[in-house]
Amino acid sequence: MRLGTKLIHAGIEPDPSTGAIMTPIYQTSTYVQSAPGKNKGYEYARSQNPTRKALEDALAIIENGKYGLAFSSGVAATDAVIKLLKPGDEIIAANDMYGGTYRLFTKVFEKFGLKFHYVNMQDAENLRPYINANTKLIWTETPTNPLMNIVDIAAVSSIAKQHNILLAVDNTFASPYLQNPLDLGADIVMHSSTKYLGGHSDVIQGALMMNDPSLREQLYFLQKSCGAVPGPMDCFLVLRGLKTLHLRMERHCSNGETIAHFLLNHSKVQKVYWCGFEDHPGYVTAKKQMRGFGGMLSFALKDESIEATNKLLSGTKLFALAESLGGVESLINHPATMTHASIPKEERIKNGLSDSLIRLSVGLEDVEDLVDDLKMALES
Ligand code: P1T
Repeated sequence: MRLGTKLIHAGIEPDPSTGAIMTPIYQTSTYVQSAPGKNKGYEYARSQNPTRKALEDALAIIENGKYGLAFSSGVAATDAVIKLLKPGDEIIAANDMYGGTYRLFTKVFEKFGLKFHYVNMQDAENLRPYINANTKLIWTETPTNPLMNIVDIAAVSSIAKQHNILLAVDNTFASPYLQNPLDLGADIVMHSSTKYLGGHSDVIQGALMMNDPSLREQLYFLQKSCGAVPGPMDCFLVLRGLKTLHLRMERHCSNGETIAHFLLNHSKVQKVYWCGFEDHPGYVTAKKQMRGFGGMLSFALKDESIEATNKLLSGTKLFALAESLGGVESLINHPATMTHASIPKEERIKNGLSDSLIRLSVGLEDVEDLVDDLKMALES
């Protein structure tokens, strides 16, 4: 079955009691048992919920995995993966990634005795000096947030496998429409379902997909023991979002391409970070492992002053100044003070994330209107 068909049918069965074609929102906290332990597979809704199950089955299928687990946020999904580890274990993480992931690693998990190394993974060989007997996990994003760097998942996976290290890939920016990390050797795929999977900026949610049954058991144990589960209404919203992922992504990609070229050719723009340009350092890898380049891009103005950057950030009308991405509407964001504010300035600048960087999540509006909006803001 192809992706468009999977997105619409995966995990969905007509409701057994009524025939409802859409999975109902099972808004319940518990399930009645006919005798202790005698139940229909559902005991308590932190552990199981039929709306969540339909979503989790769909999540697995769309990432070509065997198992899916849904969490109350993307960060909660990441949190569960790190809880697979124990004090003394070491993690190699990408040096460019969502600021909230960095905050979780540095501010929450370091104090529990985990050691993180932040490495530029644009060349997988850069990992080798950081690998030792304690290395248990490699954590990466590709394309990265917000610099749009590309990591060669197959190359990183081959190094991880040589050393028996788990590889987790945050696939939020690409979505399963553009890239399937499990097919490229990743052990765990993570999503902030808040973004493209939900697609309508109306839900916070996260997901993990995997093939290994023992990994699934450990992560399910963490999901129910730590309790960061999404409610049934939110599961319904993501299930509904999934059904149009392929159509939305097609338009995100084409609008993203138009905006990337518009900015590249604008006299006030210094640099555009978009992995579809042939001279992007990750272009060849992106072509190999992705089916398109998506709707995310960043750029900097030639005038890198705070005044010019702020004027643009508050000068657009259609691009709303807001955190998040992947919804139907276009957003503009200032990573240094918004999504990546929790990364110390020195660290951020060292990794190429300057105060003048502006990030766009290109939405599904008519692209001519988006171009006009940016033109107006750039030229006013
Ligand atoms: O917000 P939440 O659903 O918890 O997801 C966290 C997360 C994880 N991974 C990536 C790549 C992300 O971009 C995010 C959330 N990012 C934003 C809110 C943002 O504007 O970048």
